[in-house]
Amino acid sequence: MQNLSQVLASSAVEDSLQTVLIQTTDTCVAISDVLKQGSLAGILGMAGNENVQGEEQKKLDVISNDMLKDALLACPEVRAIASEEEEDIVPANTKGEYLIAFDPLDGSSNIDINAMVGTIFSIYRQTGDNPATEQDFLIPGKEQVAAGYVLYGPSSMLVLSTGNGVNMFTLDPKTNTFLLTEEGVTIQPETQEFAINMSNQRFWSESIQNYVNDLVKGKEGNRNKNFNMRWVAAMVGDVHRILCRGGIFIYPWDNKDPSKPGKLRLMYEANPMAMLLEQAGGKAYTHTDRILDIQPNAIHQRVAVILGAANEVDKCLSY
Ligand code: FBP
Repeated sequence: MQNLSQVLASSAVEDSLQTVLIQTTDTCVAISDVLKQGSLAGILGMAGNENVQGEEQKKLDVISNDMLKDALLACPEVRAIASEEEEDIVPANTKGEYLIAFDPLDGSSNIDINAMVGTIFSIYRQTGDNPATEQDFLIPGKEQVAAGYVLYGPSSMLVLSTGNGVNMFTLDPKTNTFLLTEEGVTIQPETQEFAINMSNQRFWSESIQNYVNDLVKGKEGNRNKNFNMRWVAAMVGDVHRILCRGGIFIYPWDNKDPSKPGKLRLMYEANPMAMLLEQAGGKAYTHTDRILDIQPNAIHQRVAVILGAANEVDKCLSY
């Protein structure tokens, strides 16, 4: 079985990008180790709490962020990082060629129940003579040179695209290396499984309400087939299921909180997942636009997300 370094070395991926990917994924291996210790590491509290020794506890998303930040800022190839846990971008090396946006621990509320979480990352190539600014990050997702996530579940898995399909790797706990376990992942265009947080139903637009009502009516409705529903409550887990066995995932625009019409973030959730989905033959849209075409206006911008099986995404958009 080939490991990640061998797969990257045998592909057309530039050496400098290989270095950034290895640095990122090695740090995810270290995050996976911390997560595995759970309560034993004394890190499950809220940030600002004290543990029994009277030391300040850090939330795991803060710890994961610090680990990735330290590792990437030390990497000469990295020009700057943007993270869900950092208000502003953090410039690294002016001569570096890569910008990396990441969500260090997606679905972090799942930590409390020992359920799936993950790290999502998005990489752009961008050079300049001055330290990077937020403006440098505002590049449409179609310009990503690599995107992926590491899922921390019963096994830890890396799912990666460098623009030439999607590969899945499984972390070998004996050697702490990612081994290629599925090459050229593809998503079937049809599905009978959907993922949406139904508790927000009353806040959705009429069209999303109508679409989901038709899914729920199953064979008795005009879709003429039954649908199953799944909700991991961590996008990384829901997207992983779709890459493994198909489906559609929707986090729509809603009117629950007018200051926050969409929940998911464009730069380090929607864009990297959209690249993976499209590379696997699926689709990823907001209610109006292809996600990868969106011109970002801020690093923490939120978007509506409808992604998964191509025909089902089209069907949803047709409402
Ligand atoms: P965080 O960035 O706070 O982790 O939130 C993102 C997320 O966990 C997604 O991964 C997931 O799809 C969604 O929130 C679930 O949120 P909710 O259960 O509130 O609908």
